[in-house]
Amino acid sequence: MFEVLYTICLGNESSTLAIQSWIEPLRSGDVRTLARAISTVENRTPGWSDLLKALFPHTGKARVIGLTGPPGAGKSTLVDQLARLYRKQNRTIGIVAVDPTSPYTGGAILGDRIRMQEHFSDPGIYIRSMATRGSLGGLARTTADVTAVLDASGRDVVLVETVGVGQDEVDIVRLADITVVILVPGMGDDVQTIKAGIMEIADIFVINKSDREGAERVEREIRALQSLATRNDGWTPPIVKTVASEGAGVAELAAAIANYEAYLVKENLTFKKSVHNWQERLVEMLRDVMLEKAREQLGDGKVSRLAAEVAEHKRDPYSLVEEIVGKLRNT
Ligand SMILES: Nc1nc2c(ncn2[C@@H]2O[C@H](COP(=O)(O)OP(=O)(O)O)[C@@H](O)[C@H]2O)c(=O)[nH]1
Ligand SMILES: [Mg+2]
Repeated sequence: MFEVLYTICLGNESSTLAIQSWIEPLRSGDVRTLARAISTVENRTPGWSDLLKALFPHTGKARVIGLTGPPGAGKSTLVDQLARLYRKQNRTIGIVAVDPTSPYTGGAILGDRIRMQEHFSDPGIYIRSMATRGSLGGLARTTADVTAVLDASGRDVVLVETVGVGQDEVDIVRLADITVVILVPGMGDDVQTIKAGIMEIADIFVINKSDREGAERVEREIRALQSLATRNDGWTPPIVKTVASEGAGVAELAAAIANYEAYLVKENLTFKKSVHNWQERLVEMLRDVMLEKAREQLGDGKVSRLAAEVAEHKRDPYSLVEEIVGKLRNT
């Protein structure tokens, strides 16, 4: 009762107070607090931004590894294997799966129940599946924020799985220290189709399902594309062949990841990379906030009415945008 009154009286301030009380248990590894904190951030529940502000000083310590590639490539299987390997090294793991078909929900979608239960009983691995639709803060941003919570909670490694061959893959780079792109044999010309985005973001290539025919061909294709593009950090992404379902090549992948980490350190690139990532993310955050403010200013349905006026050529869109931005400046 007292708590209710307290909440009513203090409004927003109380959520700030409540959130302050989460920091310590979160930092000492309490999994329930971690789950609550992640939900708060994911659902944009009141206090979410205060939470992120309070956690920010504790972030930046986890190694964030993004794994991306087409559906069915074996990303979840590989993440699972990497998580096992890192656990053997006594590192704590957070997994963020931005893939609705990932077997991480505990739903045993791909017959992985036993394996996942193994993980669930190990507090050293925390798995969170992200809702991919209707994500309030935008998927890339929410994923980054959830990753930050895991980072602040003291996880040594955060593995982020994203599906898709489009913007998602490019967005993930902004939050990952290391990006692993997973390809499989038999993709045909797909390597060509996805090359534009992928060549730039892959720090390491994995050819999974190397037990299947065509792994060499995929490797040749990647090599051919690599010869066309040079990275400005001077790194040549290695190609690691894996059979994730059998655990083959996973140690080699972990070694490739460690090599790249060492390269970043040796070349003094860690900070530079971080600045670059934050530059992208800051612009994105600003864009979100400004857009939100513009929407508030315009009110419901106004955008579609204005769009109709432009379509009918009653107004020109250039002056219109200037007008809206001008009003924002005065608020
Ligand atoms: N043959 C073969 N199958 C694999 C391999 N890795 C994963 N799989 C299977 O491929 C399917 C899709 O794997 P999953 O990890 O869910 O792929 P995701 O959609 O990329 O996350 C599952 O049935 C896995 O057991 C592999 O190296 N070889
Ligand atoms: Mg998956």
